[in-house]
Amino acid sequence: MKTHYRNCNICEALCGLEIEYEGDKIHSIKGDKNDPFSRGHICPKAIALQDFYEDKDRLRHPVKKTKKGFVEISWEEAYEIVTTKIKGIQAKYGNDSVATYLGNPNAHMFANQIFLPFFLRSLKTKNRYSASSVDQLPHHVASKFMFGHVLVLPVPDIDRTDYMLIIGGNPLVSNGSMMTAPDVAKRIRAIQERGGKIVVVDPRNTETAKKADQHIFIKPETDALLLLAMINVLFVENKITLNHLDDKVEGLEKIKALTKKYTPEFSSQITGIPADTIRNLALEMANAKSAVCYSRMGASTQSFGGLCLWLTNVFNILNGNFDKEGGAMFPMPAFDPALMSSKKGQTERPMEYSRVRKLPRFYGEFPVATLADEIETEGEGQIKALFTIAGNPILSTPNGTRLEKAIKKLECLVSIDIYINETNQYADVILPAASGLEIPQFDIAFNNLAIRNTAKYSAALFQPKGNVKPDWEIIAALTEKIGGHSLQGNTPEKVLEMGLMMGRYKEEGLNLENLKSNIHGLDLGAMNPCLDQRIQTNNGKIHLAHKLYEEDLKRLDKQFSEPTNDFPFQLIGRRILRQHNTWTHNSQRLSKGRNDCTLQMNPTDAKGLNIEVKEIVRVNSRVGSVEVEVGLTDDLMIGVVSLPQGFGSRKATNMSHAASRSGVSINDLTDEFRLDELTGNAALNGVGVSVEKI
Ligand SMILES: Nc1nc2c(c(=O)[nH]1)N[C@H]1C(S)=C(S)[C@@H](COP(=O)(O)OP(=O)(O)OC[C@H]3O[C@@H](n4cnc5c(=O)[nH]c(N)nc54)[C@H](O)[C@@H]3O)O[C@H]1N2
Ligand SMILES: Nc1nc2c(c(=O)[nH]1)N[C@H]1C(S)=C(S)[C@@H](COP(=O)(O)OP(=O)(O)OC[C@H]3O[C@@H](n4cnc5c(=O)[nH]c(N)nc54)[C@H](O)[C@@H]3O)O[C@H]1N2
Ligand code: SF4
Ligand SMILES: [Mo]
Repeated sequence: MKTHYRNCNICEALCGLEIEYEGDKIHSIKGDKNDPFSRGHICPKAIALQDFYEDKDRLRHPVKKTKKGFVEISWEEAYEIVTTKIKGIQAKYGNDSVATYLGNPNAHMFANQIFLPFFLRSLKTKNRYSASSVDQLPHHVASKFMFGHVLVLPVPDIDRTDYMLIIGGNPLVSNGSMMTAPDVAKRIRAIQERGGKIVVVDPRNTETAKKADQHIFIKPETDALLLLAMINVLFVENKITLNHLDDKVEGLEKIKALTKKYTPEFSSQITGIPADTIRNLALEMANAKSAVCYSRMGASTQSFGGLCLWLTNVFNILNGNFDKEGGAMFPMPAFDPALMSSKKGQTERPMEYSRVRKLPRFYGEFPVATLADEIETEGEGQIKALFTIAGNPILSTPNGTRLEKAIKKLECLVSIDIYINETNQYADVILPAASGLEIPQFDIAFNNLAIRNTAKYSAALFQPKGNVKPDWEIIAALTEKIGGHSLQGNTPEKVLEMGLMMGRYKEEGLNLENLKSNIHGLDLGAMNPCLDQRIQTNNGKIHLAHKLYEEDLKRLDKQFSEPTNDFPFQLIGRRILRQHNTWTHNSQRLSKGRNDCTLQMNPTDAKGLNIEVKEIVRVNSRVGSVEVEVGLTDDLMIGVVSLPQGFGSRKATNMSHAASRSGVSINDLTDEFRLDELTGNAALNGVGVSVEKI
């Protein structure tokens, strides 16, 4: 029996694992007690890594579509078909006719992060999309405008804070996001144990809210008004504290002018939060020894996500809790992706907009909410072919039904995935990837979001099962065959080594070799104030008030002066503990137990409609309808209903255990025209729906 140590790469928490195995048989997967960051913690999903490794339903050979369904082919044939088709389409319709969609797991594989940029560049297409625009794009946009780089992202210093305000996040279920903090439940509890306070602002009394000191219901999509009022209070009550940032901040007077009218009384009418509650919250945070406001999915995937994430930073800065212990701080990762792609000193380029709906391009990507438009609308630049790489956009992006129809019309769909999913069921070719325990592990994305600086490297534990290849090898081959750009000689390890040499721990002797010998990972210490080292604005100062935000406040004002539409309820999403997005449902361990795909609603709302618990109802939105069982709970605010994300019919897939995890897709109700117009991020929360008895 041997023991292997690595991090779990399913979610953002980076828990250390201790895996006992013999040959290719796993005996146990446990938390690694010697991991300096996760200290032994894991969740049920880590144990499912064994299921994903062994899963007989996983794709184990390249396949091509035929009239009789998918048939297995060789890698040579697969590459040949893809290369011929894609080159032909680009020759006929131009480079932009080929699009890419990168899904969430790419963020969890460092080798993909290293090789994908080469592939994307080699395709020479503008049509890049990813799951970022149904997720955290507003965080990046705020960082770009305020700190000069999309990847210079502040995170809450939860291990030292005395006060944590959580807006639209449910870390007790999600295990934390844009905040890598293994065993987040314990860390949150520790805030309370040292006499601190947790407040959760959410339209649902969530698992996290139940453990908090205070839960405040908020009407969906009105968070920007709460934040504006909290900043207003700081000015009115003379609580602006900049400390060491005194000469590092630009635009303070502008913020004062912009927030003047948003008094707690004004915001109270729209948010539904009493004015005194808003005032107290701002003052308590201003008076606390340290405090931090942390905003996540509920704040970012809504119509004012851009404003919310900007105002969150502004509040933390003006409250004297930025780049300071216990506040919002910048991590200092060993491999710093912002340093590797530094934009410092470059003047801001003019904004670019998408072809059909003129939506903004950030980070080199267009919003995925407009992917269907770009496939359906004829003319130069129309998308004719699509690569989905570790993604399932038919289930994960707004108006999946329309996107499904559009995808069926493509001349070519190519997918790199470990399963046949609801999207790549329409692929011409699927290239099967090695995954989980079959690939080396280091982390680039989430160490850049971690509440403590650590680093760990582990080699692949097992040879890939079947005729599959690690993603990066497939990506490198496609880059060479389609783009004519050879990556020969570049291995992920080599690039990693180079990144570590460019990083800030080089002097302390951090390199790949000593990472390899520190099997439990290296602790590089708590976050330190490091604004000067990380900021990338042209003058090294924080830009508080970019003009695009000022403009967007007008949209906010307009929205809440208009009457509401025909759909009386507001739909929000929720996450499920034993499920990760759309793809973990074939794990036997995770698919056990009751199916949680229910429409949660408040009993008062149900009574008004004469609806009873467990009844099947129809939920309608502008874009479609679904039929689903009702669950009644006071946890939901009156007028708000909730469906989990990540479900689908599972019919397309050949998964034998997934039946018990099938359900309706929330994205058959979400609307591709509901966007945060500033960033282009999808407004997946707050969707107007009606609920009817069948
Ligand atoms: N309404 C609503 N919609 C949402 C959300 C919501 O809260 N509400 N959440 C949004 C968020 S935050 C996200 S991140 C997106 C996720 O959206 P996507 O990224 O589109 O969806 P995933 O379910 O993460 O799909 C991942 C795919 O990658 C495959 N995969 C897993 N491991 C590997 C691997 O190692 N290699 C390869 N090549 N493939 C692999 C899986 O089989 C699966 O098909 O969904 C978004 N959609
Ligand atoms: N178990 C599990 N863990 C996961 C995932 C998973 O699928 N399952 N997915 C992973 C991914 S990809 C991500 S991005 C993270 C997301 O991590 P989180 O952001 O922590 O997760 P969510 O559960 O989406 O939390 C969003 C919260 O916002 C609330 N909300 C909805 N609308 C509004 C609003 O208008 N205002 C406010 N204030 N709140 C609102 C919802 O009720 C919900 O509680 O989770 C990750 N972790
Ligand atoms: S919390 Fe996330 S990283 Fe930790 S074991 Fe669970 S899925 Fe893996
Ligand atoms: Mo996500």
